[in-house]
Amino acid sequence: MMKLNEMLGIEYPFIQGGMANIATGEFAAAVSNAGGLGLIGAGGMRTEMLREHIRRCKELTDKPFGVNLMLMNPDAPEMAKMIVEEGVKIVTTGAGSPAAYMPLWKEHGMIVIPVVSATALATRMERYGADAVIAEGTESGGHVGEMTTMTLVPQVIDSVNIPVIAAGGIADGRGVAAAFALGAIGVQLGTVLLASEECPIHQNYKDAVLKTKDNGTIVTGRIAGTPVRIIKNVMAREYVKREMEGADKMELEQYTLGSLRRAVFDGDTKTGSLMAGQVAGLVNEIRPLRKIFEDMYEGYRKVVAEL
Ligand code: TUI
Repeated sequence: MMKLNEMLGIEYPFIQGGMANIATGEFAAAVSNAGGLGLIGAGGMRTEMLREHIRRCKELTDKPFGVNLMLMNPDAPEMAKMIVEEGVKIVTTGAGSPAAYMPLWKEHGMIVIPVVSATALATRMERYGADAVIAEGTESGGHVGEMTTMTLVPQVIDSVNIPVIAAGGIADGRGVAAAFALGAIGVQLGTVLLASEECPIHQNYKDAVLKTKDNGTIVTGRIAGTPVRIIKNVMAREYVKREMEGADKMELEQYTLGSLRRAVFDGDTKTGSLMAGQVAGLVNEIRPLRKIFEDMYEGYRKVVAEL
């Protein structure tokens, strides 16, 4: 079976989640320098801002890195072309189908890895030439689907002939071992990376992740069709109230993205939207990225040896 490390030219089989408004060029470079695949999160950015982050990332690392294109971003069509101009080699996508951009990306020899939350999009992506897919379970933070990682990963694996990366609910060596046991070739990490020294979010956000217990997250926006997992707070309740009052989809999306910025930049843990996965309950310390990766890899080896 193909190895994720070899496919991407990285040290560990770990890739970073897109993390809108969080994963800057600087953070992506730090993840890549620590041995994983760093990705600049285009969610919440405009095209020219993303270009600047790509250039900054290139300055800060000579390791492979990529861009995560959040497809609900109004600038996504323009960004899809711009990343080709900038010579980006690896792209992951989220919150939609990247079918319209796949011919262009494949023509330029890019490695394309869409995030999927169900098998239907996975099989479509394989037909369009995706190099792998990330099967992301509903345990994840941010925009989520319905399926759990445990049920989604093996079903996606059985429905495609390309490699599958597991995401959602993985924060230690046990999770990595479980993902490999299900047949994944690597894992995507988000929540555990929020609790890194290098992560540029406000300290209050980090503290909230550390404090969150197993059932401390909630999915808002199921009714509007944009389910987003966040840490429970005043904002979560306010969102659900607006939903009940029949707020429209665009308004709710704007509200979520605006409140994500409040959490990330201002550390507003009351009315900010603190996106995090269910695994937050397992994340109890701030570590350097390199240490997180080492711990997770060693932990994984230990679990496998014991099995
Ligand atoms: O995209 C994510 N996670 C995200 S994006 C994000 S930014 C945001 N902010 C406010 C509202 C909405 C988004 C925060 N977290 N994960 C990957 C993912 N993609 N999860 C689920 C999907 C997905 C869902 C439906 C992919 C495709 C899809 O349908 C595509 C189709 O046309 O079949």
